[in-house]
Amino acid sequence: YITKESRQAYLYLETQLKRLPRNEDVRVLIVDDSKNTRNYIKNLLLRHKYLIAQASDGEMALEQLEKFDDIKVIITDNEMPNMNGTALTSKIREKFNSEDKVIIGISGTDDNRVSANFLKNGADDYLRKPFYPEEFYCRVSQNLDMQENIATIRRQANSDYLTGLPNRRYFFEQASNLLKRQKFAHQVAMLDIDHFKAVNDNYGHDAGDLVLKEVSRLFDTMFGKEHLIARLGGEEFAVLFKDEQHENNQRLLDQFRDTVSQLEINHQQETLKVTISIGAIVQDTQNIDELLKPADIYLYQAKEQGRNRLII
Ligand code: GH3
Ligand code: MG
Ligand code: MG
Ligand code: MG
Ligand code: MG
Repeated sequence: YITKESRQAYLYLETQLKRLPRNEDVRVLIVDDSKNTRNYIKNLLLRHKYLIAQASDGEMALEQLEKFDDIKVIITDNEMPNMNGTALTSKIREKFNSEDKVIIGISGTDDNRVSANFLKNGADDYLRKPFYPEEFYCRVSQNLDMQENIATIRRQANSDYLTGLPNRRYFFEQASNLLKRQKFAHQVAMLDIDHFKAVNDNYGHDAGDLVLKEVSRLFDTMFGKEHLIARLGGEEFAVLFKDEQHENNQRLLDQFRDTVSQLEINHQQETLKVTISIGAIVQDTQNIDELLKPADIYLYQAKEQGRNRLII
């Protein structure tokens, strides 16, 4: 007997697995002044179908990073002319963290300080030359797994499980950065589905969930690509606009309101219809709470005045 929960968990796992990158999609940059070593590593990687980029010194490595933005792993020798591997590592870390680029230091020296130096400068791992293929493959794939796990956790921490929209936490985190950067009066809107409790009461919680998903999808399509949006909680959403097109944004908000009111959501034998109320405000402040508060007051007024309306 498969419960709905276990089926959902299974489908979820499946989508996560599909996200795992295949070696064919992972480019590895090999940095070593010895052509022999580069060839040895290249052949190991090609046997496991990784994509390759190569550099014979630090400068060239930085150029390769500019050229190929699909580089996920950098394997760098330490002993090289001009810039050594640890210096290259700290230079790469000025721009990219481990989530972007895994760095594995390699060295032929038996000086133990080299591995410590690599790690202190931001490398994720270290291998002493000559290394055994098995260990090499394990280091590369384990570091890639770790990178992918961190990305998955970040994605999950920032998005809402039911709708897939950015969540409240992400919204507030991004909003404060955005408000500091944008050099104009900011526009924000709060949105709340009308009489949503009645959907649950009359048609059940699954129907309510479906409505949330459909409305979220529309919301994402209309605003999600260009602006900061979120499901703040329950049946409440927000958008912080990233441009100064205040009047045009108002038109879009009202268009969204209108489109929601025309949505016909099929659930089992029923056709569900909902409306949404919106409060929007333009204000010159860098404080997100100061922006949301008046928008929330306008939203409350929209409810009082009969719902299914936008108040500015
Ligand atoms: P109003 O027009 O004043 O906004 O009325 P409302 O019924 O929409 O507002 P109220 O705050 O009374 O009810 C919100 C409901 O949303 C209550 C809660 O059970 C439901 N809800 C919150 N989150 C979810 C969810 O994830 N799924 C479902 N199905 N319901 C949810
Ligand atoms: Mg060398
Ligand atoms: Mg309410
Ligand atoms: Mg509501
Ligand atoms: Mg509400």
